[in-house]
Amino acid sequence: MSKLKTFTKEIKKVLVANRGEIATRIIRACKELDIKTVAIYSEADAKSIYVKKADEAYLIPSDPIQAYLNYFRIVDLAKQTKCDAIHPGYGFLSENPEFAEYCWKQGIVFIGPHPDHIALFGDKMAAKKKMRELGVPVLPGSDEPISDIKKAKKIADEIGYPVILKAAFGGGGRGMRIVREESEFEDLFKSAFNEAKKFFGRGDVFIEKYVENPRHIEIQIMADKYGNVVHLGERDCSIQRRHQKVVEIARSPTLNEDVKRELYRTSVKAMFKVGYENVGTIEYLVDEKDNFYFIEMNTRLQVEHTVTEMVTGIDIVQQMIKIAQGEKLGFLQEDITMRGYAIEFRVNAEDPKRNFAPSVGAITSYHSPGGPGVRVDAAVYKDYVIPPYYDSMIAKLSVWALTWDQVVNRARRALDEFIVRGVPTNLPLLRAIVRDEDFIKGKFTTRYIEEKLPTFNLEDKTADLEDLVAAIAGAIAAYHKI
Ligand code: MV4
Repeated sequence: MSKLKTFTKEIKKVLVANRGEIATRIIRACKELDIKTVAIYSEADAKSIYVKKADEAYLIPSDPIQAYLNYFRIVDLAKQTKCDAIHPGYGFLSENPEFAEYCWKQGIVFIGPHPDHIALFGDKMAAKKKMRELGVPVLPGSDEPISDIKKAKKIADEIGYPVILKAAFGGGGRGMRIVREESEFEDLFKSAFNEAKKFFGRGDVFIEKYVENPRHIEIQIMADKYGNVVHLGERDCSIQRRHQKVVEIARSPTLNEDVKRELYRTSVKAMFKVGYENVGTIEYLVDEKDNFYFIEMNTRLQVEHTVTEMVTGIDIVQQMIKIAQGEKLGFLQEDITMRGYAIEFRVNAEDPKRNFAPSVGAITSYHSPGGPGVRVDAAVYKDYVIPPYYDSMIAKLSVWALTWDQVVNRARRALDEFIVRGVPTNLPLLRAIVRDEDFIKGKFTTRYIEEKLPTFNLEDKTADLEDLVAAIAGAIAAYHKI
């Protein structure tokens, strides 16, 4: 542990070190707390909507990605504009312990956990070791990065095939390989190592027992500076494509109640014991026999926090700010009630009919759904031009209802209302999911998309309808010589 001392101060102005929908989300939280906001933007984001929503906004003249990563420049700007704190959002600098430490050293509150905790959980092997010591179940595997192939094969042999190789400093499935038999081990290890080295600068790879067809369940945690730790329940994030989450659900409609209770108890206890502070998410794999295993911890606000907000009524971003300025959690675990079910759909500018190739260009028509139990966190508007530099998520649609059946019906209705024209989106995929009988029954694992995709009809029917409406409107206008 480093000797870095953090501090508290009243937060009156926040620099938002991010872009897109999450920048808007943070600005909204600040406004409701009467906190001023400073946005930063790249040249490519000059016309992004969050830039207009902030009280002040500053161009970072750099390349499109680097603008959000140059932390000396960003902290400098925070000081110049008299901000008390920086909120990092997700991605970019959010899990960079050097950045968090630099903020504190420059007198700026980092709205997030202590840099030591970011560093600890950023090292997946160290995180696993720590969690095992705290009594959290983990999968058998190697305690050291693989350096000697012979020793590694011996470990794989002991735990039994299939095994999975994972990058110790990785993420997003990069540097990950499933090894089904010893003959493949060496080649797969080498490719995992090279990929990890290329993407993360460190080639450290470790071994773990592979779980076939798991569910991905994560527990949202919240902790203040005084040792009060609570959980906000679980999310089922099994529905992913190429390690990108597509649909996230709170609460799990099918997970056994005893297993849930055990996950909550284990997670809260572990976070109390490590002295964790602010919000975090503990990810588990749950196997077909309902055994659960810790895999990693995210020390940031997550994209899918919206569904937890909907079932608990707690504003997670406001809580992050309150915790950072030294407030005590104003409630106990028993004051938190989880009510109903919520589903988040990530609307991505990508073409499901062209292997999900990213779409760029102008949105020519945009209408977002509304009505009871519907929340939209969007980054776009009509005539917005999607730049090619960033990830493809343009909006999150989150729906809530009292029962699982009701929330699925509401999701179907809300997805059908959503109109995005000009660029292909994954809306046809999302609409197919909410009509799938296994999804409706709450039956899904991490293999869901790969299994279902070939059976889905991904024609954009609403686009056809829109074209028809436009054609008729045009014909009428022509007839009346408008
Ligand atoms: C696993 C696994 C099976 N066994 N680890 C994928 C991303 C990273 N967070 C961990 N991942 C997995 N780790 C063991 N020991 C299967 C996956 C996995 C997965 C996990 C969650 C959601 C989707 C997934 C898709 C493929 C593989």
